[in-house]
Amino acid sequence: AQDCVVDNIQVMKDFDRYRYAGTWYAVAKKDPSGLFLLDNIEATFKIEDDGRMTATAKGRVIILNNWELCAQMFGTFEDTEDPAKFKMKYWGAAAHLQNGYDDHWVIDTDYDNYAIHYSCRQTDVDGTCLDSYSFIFSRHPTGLRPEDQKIVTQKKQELCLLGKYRRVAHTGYCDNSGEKHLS
Ligand code: FEN
Repeated sequence: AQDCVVDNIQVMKDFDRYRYAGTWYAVAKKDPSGLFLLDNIEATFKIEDDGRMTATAKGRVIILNNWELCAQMFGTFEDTEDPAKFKMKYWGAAAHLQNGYDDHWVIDTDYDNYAIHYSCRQTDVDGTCLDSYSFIFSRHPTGLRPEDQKIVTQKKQELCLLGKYRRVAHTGYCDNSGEKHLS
């Protein structure tokens, strides 16, 4: 599927949410249009007793006039017919943060080192994506292992997003507390 048609994007086969659970550090991201998380982004996925997936995420944001804070976000996931494709309802702990309802697709993961996430918010008439975001996650805040980098590059290409990612810095900004960081 190199035609960039969203419906043709291959996702993780036999996706196992239990192995996906736990903490992931965003090491690179492709931003959507509009408001988003800046850096220091990490996500923790959990499987509830009823089998449903939930997540918390945090990341640095700058609101209004240079108010910097660590945004605490929550997500609940709805299953679809494909085990690697979810619908995610998300919201922020603070009222000024935007909420929404996005696709959450797991494109590829080895569960222990890397995961590639993709979300298309709006498709064009030809089936390609007009507004997407994507995270490259690592289990290690230091980044991807060299052996995972070529897999990730290949998948970025399949998502038609090669060259559109930016590295996500981890400076420890969100490591203590959640919200409340003033600068
Ligand atoms: C994901 C996986 C784990 C759970 C969740 C994820 C998605 C998080 C999203 C965050 C959006 C943040 C926004 C911030 C914002 C995929 C990591 C939940 C989609 C929208 C501002 C900035 C400036 C301002 C107001 C708000 O609202 N930022 O003035």
